Amino acid sequence: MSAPKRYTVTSALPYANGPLHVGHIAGAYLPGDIYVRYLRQRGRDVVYVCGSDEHGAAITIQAKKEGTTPQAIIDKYHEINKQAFKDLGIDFDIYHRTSSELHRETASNYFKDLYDKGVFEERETEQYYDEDFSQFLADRYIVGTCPNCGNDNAYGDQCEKCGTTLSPDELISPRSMLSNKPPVKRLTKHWYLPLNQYEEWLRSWIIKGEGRTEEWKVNVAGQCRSWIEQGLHPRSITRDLDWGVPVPLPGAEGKVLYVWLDAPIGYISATKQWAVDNGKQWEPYWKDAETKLVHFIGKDNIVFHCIIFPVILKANDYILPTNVPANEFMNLEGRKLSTSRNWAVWVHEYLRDFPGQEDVLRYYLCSNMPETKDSEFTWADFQAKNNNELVATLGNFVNRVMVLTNKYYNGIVPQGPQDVLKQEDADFLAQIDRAYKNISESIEKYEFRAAQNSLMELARQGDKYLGTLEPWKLIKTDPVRTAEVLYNSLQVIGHLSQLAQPFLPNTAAKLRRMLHLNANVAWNEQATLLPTGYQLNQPELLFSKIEDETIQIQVDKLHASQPMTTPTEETQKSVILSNVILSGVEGGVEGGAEGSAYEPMKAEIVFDDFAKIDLRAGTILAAEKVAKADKLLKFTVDLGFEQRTIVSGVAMHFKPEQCIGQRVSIVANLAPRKLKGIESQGMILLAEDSTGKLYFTEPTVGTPNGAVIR
Ligand code: B3M
Ligand code: ZN
Repeated sequence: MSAPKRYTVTSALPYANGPLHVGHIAGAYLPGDIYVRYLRQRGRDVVYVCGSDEHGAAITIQAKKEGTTPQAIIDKYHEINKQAFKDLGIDFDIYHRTSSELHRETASNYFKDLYDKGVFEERETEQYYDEDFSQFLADRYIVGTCPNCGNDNAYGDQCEKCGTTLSPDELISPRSMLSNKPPVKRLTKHWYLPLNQYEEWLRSWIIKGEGRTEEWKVNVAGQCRSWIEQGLHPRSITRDLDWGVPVPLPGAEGKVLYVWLDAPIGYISATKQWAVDNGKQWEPYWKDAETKLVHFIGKDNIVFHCIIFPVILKANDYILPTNVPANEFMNLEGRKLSTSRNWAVWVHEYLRDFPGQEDVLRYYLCSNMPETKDSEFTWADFQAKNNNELVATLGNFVNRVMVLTNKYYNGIVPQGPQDVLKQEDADFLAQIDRAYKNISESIEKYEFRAAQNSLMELARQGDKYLGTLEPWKLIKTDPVRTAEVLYNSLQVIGHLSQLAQPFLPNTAAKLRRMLHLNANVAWNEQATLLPTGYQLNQPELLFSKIEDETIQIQVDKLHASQPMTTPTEETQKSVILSNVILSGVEGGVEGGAEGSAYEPMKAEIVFDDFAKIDLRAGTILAAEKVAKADKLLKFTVDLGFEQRTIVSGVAMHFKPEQCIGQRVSIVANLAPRKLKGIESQGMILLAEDSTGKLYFTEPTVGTPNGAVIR
C-alpha cells in the first residue's frame, strides 16, 4: 500500500491545570512522538500538533483551589508543560494554546458554521443553579451520589470511581461545589448536538468499518461499540460558565462553548498557527481525503475523539480520523496515579533529578507502555531496565566497539570482509534488514513496545556477536578477522544511530556525533554508513548505571509525599479530602476515583452465610516472590495447629521481607486452589482503601495463632 499523501497527528491537549506525570507521557505523548519522528525520518509530510487545553471547569476549579485567577493558572502550567515536553524530546511542530485569539476565532467560527447549517438543536431546559453564588452550575461543579456505584462524590458528568458517564440529573442528592448546598433548578437555553441523528452512520463507520482503512484497537472499538449500543442522545455543547469561548449567538450572553467542543477544535487552530508560522496551507491537513489523521490519547478520551469530534468534523466536511490508537492507563507502584493525592512521578521533577537521562525515561515508558492493558511504573523496574538493557546491552556493545576501534585503528573504520561473507557475518548483518522491517511494521501498527524491542534486539545481537568472536583476543592471532568483526559491528552501530532516533533521540544524536555522521537522521536501510577508512570521533558515554541509593531517594520521596501512613490516618484523610472537595476548596478533575473514600456495601447476607467461613488468627513465617508472576507472593503461615502455604496477589504492595512476622487473619476453610502451580491453602484477609492501598488485618496483640475469629 502506498503511503498517505500527508499526515496530521495530534496528541491530547493536556489541561493547563497541573504538571504532567509519567502516565500522561506513556499514554498520549510518547507514542505520538515516536510515530511522528519515524514518519519524518521516512520523509513523509507530517504535522504534529498539541497545546494546552485552557478552558472548562478543570481550569476554574484549579484557580479556586490555588486561590488565584484562571488566567494565572493557565499561564503557569502552559509554560511548565511546554518546557517539560521539550526537555523530554516530545517534538511537536507546535504547542499551541486554546486561550489564543486564533483559537477563539476558529472555535467560534466553527460553531457558527454548524449553527448556520442547522446542525444544532436549541433547547430550553432546567439546569442546576446555585442561588448563593447566583450562577448556573457546570457539570463539574455539581457533586452527588453515583446511581451506579454509590460513590458519594461523583461529578455531574462522570463518576470517577466506576467510570460511568453521567448527567447532573442522574446524581442522587446533588450538591453545589460552591456553596455545598443543594442547588435549585432554573430555566436556561442551550445548543445540542443531535448525536442520535448520526447513530446509523456511526454504526456503519465504527462498528462495520465502512469507509475506514485501518483496524482500530480492540479497547477503542469496544468502548465505542458499547456507547453506540446504549443509544446516542442529543448532547449539550454549550455551558453557563464565564470561562471559555463565548457562544457567538445573540441571546447567549454568559454562555461558552462546552470545553469538549472547544478543545478538539484546538487541533485545527494549532495547525492554522503552524501554517502561518511556516508559510504553509492548513486546509489540506484537515480537508484533503488523502491526509491521514491520527489522534493519540488516553482511554478516558475515547468517546470524545471517536464519536463526538468525528460528528463535528463530518458535519463541516472535514476528514475523519484514520485511527485513534488510545492507550490504557499506567499505574505507579501498585496504585493509581493521582495528581491531587500527589501519587505521581512528575516529569519536570524527573528531568531535574536525572539530568541527561531523558532517554532512560523514554525507554522505560515505551517498554512499559499501556498499549493493551493498564501497566505499572515501578522504580525498581525502571532501574533494572536501565542497568540491564540500556547500560549492559546497548551501551556495552557500542562502547566496546568504539574503544577497540580507537585502540587498534586510531578511530578509523578498518577493512571489512572482502570476498564471500562468512555465514556468521551474513547472519549478523541480516539483522539490520530485519530490524528496519520489524520496527517500521510495528510502528505503522502503533505497536511501540514491540518496535522498541526490535531495536534492542539488534543491539543484543551485536553484543552477542562481539562476545562470541572476542576481537580483543583475536587481535593477537588474526588481525584480518579482527578488522572484519569490528567493521561489521560498526555497520550495525551506524544503523542503530538511525533506528534509535524515534525512541531515543538524544542517544541517536550522541551516536551520530561519535560516528561523525550527519545529525539529520534518515531511514537509509541500504546505505553503507561507515565505509573503510572513515574517521570516527571520540566515544561518548551513552548510559550510566543507576545505583540503589538513587532509586531509594525516589521511592522515599514518593512515600514522603503521602502525609498519612497508618490505616486509620489514611482513612481519616480520605474523609477529610472528600469534605474539602465538597466545599470546593480542592477539586481533582482527572481520572482516578478522586475523593471517593468508600466502596459501596455488598448485598445483605444472613448469619448462616457468615457462619460458614472459618476465620483464624495466624502469623506469616516466610514470604517469597513467585517466579514468573509479578503480582504473587508465596507465604508460609503459622495457624498454631498447622502451617499453611498461601499464595496472595500482593507483590506490588509488600516486599517479602516486610511480611515476615506479620500477624494476619486467614480464611482457613477456603477450598485449595493452584496459582502458578503452587497450591494455595487459604486466604489472607486484607483491607483496601479508596486509593487501592492494602493493609493486613492483624488480630490484636496476644491473640494466639489458630484462634477462631467470629
Ligand atoms: N484536556 C482531557 C484530558 O486532559 C482533555 C483532552 C483534550 S483533547 C482535545 O484528559
Ligand atoms: Zn460510580
